[in-house]
Amino acid sequence: MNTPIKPIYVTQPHLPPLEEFVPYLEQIWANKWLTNAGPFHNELEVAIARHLDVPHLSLFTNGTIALVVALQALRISGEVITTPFTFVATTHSLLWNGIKPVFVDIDPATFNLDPNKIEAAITPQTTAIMPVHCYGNPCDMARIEAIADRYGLKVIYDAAHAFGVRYRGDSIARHGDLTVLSFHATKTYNTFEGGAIVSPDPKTKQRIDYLKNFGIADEVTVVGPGINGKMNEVQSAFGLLQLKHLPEGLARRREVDRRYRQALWSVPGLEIPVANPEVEGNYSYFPVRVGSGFRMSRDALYERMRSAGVFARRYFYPLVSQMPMYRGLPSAAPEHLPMASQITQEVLCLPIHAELGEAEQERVITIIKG
Ligand code: T4K
Repeated sequence: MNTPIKPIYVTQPHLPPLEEFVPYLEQIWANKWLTNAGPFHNELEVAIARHLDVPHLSLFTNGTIALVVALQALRISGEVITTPFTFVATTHSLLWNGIKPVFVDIDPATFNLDPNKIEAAITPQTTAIMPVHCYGNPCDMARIEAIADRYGLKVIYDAAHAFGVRYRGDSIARHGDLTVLSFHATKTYNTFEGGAIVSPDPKTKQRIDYLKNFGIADEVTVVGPGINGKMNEVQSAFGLLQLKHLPEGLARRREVDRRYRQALWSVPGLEIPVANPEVEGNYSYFPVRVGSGFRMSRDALYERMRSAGVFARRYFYPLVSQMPMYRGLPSAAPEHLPMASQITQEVLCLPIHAELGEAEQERVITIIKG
């Protein structure tokens, strides 16, 4: 009888021992305080702010609602410059605010917005730039912020992939007018679903906290058209426990990253992103580019892997700019986005997570090497 092969996913959550979570649940049951700025929620806000070395942070039920609220909080309107090489949530958050996305091409070295191309996309309607730290690679923040300052634009970073990433020792979550994080199950740090907005000052945090709770200031006062974006006590308690286990999860991911680099650097036609020594990364993704010199196409490799139970993912294919709600925009034309259009055809994110064993990783490597 054939034993079914264990599937290998692009990512898997790193879960703490179940019994360690039980005392947290017992406390929630005893308090009967389930959501709305409960004690675990408030403790987690402080703990994550400390961990990320940021002044003010508001927890959210997920990263997408956090993006929508970040745009509301800064009253962004008109046009926003952003990347087509991202998950749909980035761009959808603009549409949900009635904002027109303007796509700018990416830098092939980082997969992030190319700062050389931003200025040409600025019009009198432009109010902000929304860059993404794709795969946890820091954007060229100095240049993006210099452009924003010159033209009076806001910068909201989508740091959904970049929890804990540092550049030259500095937490990248401290940058921009706001930075938005995701704690989804597939991320390096997860609270099942979850997210956060990092604010530079208490006044902005207060406005965001109102907006995530219907705009309620007190029992009889509603100060704005808020939404329900609150993180509940079970998510928050889990987040506290997860923070304790983060170092071991990161160490294991680092090891997976190291083994891929060692095994794959010389494979013809396969391009592995260069590790930047100035970046303290979080190893959330391991993207490779399958070029024309590889012995089969990216999609053929993807299918070969799937048939062997290895579920690598083509993040990000198709480009957001090719999706039906965006492809009519002038900035979505593929000839305007040559790098993103090429990379979306070549990229494959290999499985990387804390529980990926050496033998499983060897299965992935063997398929690639052929
Ligand atoms: N901005 C950016 C740049 C983002 O990448 C994201 C989310 C956001 C904003 C929005 O943040 P959130 O609102 O999600 O907090 C996944 C995630 O759902 C999404 O959070 C993430 N980016 C995106 C890049 O990846 P899918 O559709 O690929 O997920 P799915 O269900 O196919 O899962 C991928 C693999 O993970 C599965 O094959 C198996 C594994 N998995 C997944 C889940 C949910 C598990 O092992 N356990 C699980 O519980 O979007």
